[in-house]
Amino acid sequence: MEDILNQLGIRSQNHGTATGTNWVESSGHTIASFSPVDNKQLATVITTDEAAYEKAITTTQQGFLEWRMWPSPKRGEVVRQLGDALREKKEALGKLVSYEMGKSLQEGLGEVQEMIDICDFALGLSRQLHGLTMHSERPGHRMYEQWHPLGIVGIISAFNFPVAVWSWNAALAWVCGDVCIWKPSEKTPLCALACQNIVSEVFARNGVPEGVSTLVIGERDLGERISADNRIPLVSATGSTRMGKAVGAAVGARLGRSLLELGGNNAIIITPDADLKIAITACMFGAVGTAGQRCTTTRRLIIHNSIYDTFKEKLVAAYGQLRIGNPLDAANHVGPLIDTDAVSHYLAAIEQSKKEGGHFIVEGGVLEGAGYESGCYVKPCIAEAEPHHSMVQHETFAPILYLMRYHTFEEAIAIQNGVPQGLSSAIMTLNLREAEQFLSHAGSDCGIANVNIGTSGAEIGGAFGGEKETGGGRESGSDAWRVYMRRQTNTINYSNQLPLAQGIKFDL
Ligand code: UN1
Repeated sequence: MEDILNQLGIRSQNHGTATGTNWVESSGHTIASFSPVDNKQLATVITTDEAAYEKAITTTQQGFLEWRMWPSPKRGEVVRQLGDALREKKEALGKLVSYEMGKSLQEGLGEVQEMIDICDFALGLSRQLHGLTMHSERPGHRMYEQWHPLGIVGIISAFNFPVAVWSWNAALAWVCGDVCIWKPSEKTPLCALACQNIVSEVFARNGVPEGVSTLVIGERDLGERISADNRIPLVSATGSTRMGKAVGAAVGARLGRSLLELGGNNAIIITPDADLKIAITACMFGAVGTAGQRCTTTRRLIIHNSIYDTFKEKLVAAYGQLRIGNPLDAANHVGPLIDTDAVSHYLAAIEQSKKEGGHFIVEGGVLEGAGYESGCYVKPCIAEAEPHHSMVQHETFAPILYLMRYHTFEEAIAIQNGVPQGLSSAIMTLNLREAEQFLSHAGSDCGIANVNIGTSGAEIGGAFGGEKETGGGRESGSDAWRVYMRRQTNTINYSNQLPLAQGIKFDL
């Protein structure tokens, strides 16, 4: 791993505050990054203290004044070059993501691929930030709207997608003319440092001002500082619903804008008309991929009574095939949880589920012995449960899958929608009527609704996010860019009169 860290410009001790090429001195405390793979310490990083934050914000504000005047396609060209730099560093960055976060190498590389894809998307977008024109009710008048950059975008990201989610926000924000201040999860600071190094090199080569890409490192209090800072018009936060409620409240209190991408409690409905082969693979990847630590992880299966036993048997057999271990070894399907706190939450959820009547048909537990010394490797498990159980209603960031039975289609939809979260959902069916009903206004209430695909692994081209306690924000594709800009309506009078709107006369 040392050569990978070297390639990515990470030393054993690192500054954590940067405004581009420049690092800002800070007397903040030091945090160490440990890999959940083998519990080895990778490096240390100095957190951002108040003075360093103030310095960084001032540079970021100044950076905006210059950056907003660059033509958007020129900004897009810089982001295109960032995509190329990521192509070159894909292997190294993918490995670091896998090692620092614990997801499989394939998924680590997949995450870097998402970054490359969003850079391509942002490049195209840089020529398509269009507004509408409308006809004025007044003669000799023209009306149109334009989209202007907002300013500083605060990005608070989570450990589970330590690089991709930041890039969805940053790549779009940059072509929109905004500048970014990024607070990554304190659990994956090295992934952020690696990204900062890649960006700063591309930016320096292109003469991008300091402050367009600012990095700060810290814990919850730093997130609170960003949320309360009225110099930051938009805060985009990804993480738990608890965190999102705090960010949303703080940003809302100053009438700022927030983009929240929070917890999911994603279900797949398995109907009698499902292609069971597709369904099994989709459920498996959805439930155990990233060790159940995606916000899009499949946490609930709602299975029709007539195929319940058959499907359950197939699923249990498939769980028996899972290989759990070092995520850098391509033979393994499931890596570790992020840390031992996450393991405690997993164990507590299993206990609680059992108390509520959850019946485990694939038992969970912490793995011990050779290769599992970090204490972060757990067994993906399956429980038969009732929709109302508190653990079924709750997002536990771990590979625990709940099975439920349904009899009528309406009942399946009611169970699917009957949780506080609303991120991703799916139906497995070859029945056109059921598929369309699932997608209709009376169907899934989630931000993402899929047919014959699982709940996770969304493409960057669509808007990503969900409803209810998921927070309502949309990131990445489609027209998600609009939240990073301010809309301005312009009316121009080219006549020699001043007719007032609504027919009002005001003669002097
Ligand atoms: C997240 O877990 O916060 O759809 C993001 C997916 C990924 C993104 C997940 N493209 O599973």
